[in-house]
Amino acid sequence: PGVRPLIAGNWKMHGSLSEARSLAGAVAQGKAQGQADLLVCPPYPYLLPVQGALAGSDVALGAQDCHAAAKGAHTGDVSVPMLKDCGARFVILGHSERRADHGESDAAVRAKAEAVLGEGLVPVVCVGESEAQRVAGEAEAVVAGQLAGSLPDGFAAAGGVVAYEPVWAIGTGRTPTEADIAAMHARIRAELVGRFGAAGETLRILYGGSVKPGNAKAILALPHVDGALVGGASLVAEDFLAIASAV
Ligand code: G2H
Repeated sequence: PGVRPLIAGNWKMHGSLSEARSLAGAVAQGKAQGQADLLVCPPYPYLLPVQGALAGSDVALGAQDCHAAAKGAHTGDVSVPMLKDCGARFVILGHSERRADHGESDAAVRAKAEAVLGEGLVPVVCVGESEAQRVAGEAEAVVAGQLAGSLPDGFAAAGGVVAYEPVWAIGTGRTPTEADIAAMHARIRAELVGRFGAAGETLRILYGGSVKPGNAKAILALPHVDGALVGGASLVAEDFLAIASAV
């Protein structure tokens, strides 16, 4: 109750510069007053042009990752102060694709989240079980462990966001049952309240994994689902806006 939903677009490694500009422009233009909060997270090189395309709108800008250090000899990496300079207010962290492609551990995600908090930005920390873990009945324990290891102590005070993304539902068109989503979000809420007390009641818990206009309404209506982290469907402005309208 009282939690304002967040619909976040994770563009991943898609699109050209001109596509990024026009997608951001269409989202900014199409956002209805009073709708859910909207966030778009383009690839690094498009942060600044997307910031320009969003100017004057209340669509927020975010990045898909960061380095834990503010500066230094880290070839190819990008720091949180740099992201902030480019207008980012949110940073997605620990997405399963980064955990898989780059071996990111819970401890690494936590260090990055601390860096994000240190600059006054908001971390969007992703958690989720693999198919084998779900089949083995370990899904809730796995996610609870990821939360314990990935969330820094200042997470709740900064209004941090958790995104639950079952790995087997990402980009596959498969989604868990509504009962499974509701059960996991209730467990995540309990973990947040257990760790952070009353502040954990109002933190946003997003669902991610094959959210589309056709399934958004049912998913977003579930208890403790406070928004969505949208991949594929965030690349088409009308689909992303339709998901935002389903809140
Ligand atoms: C899950 C999601 C966005 P998709 O990764 O982070 O992607 O909606 O394509 O499953």
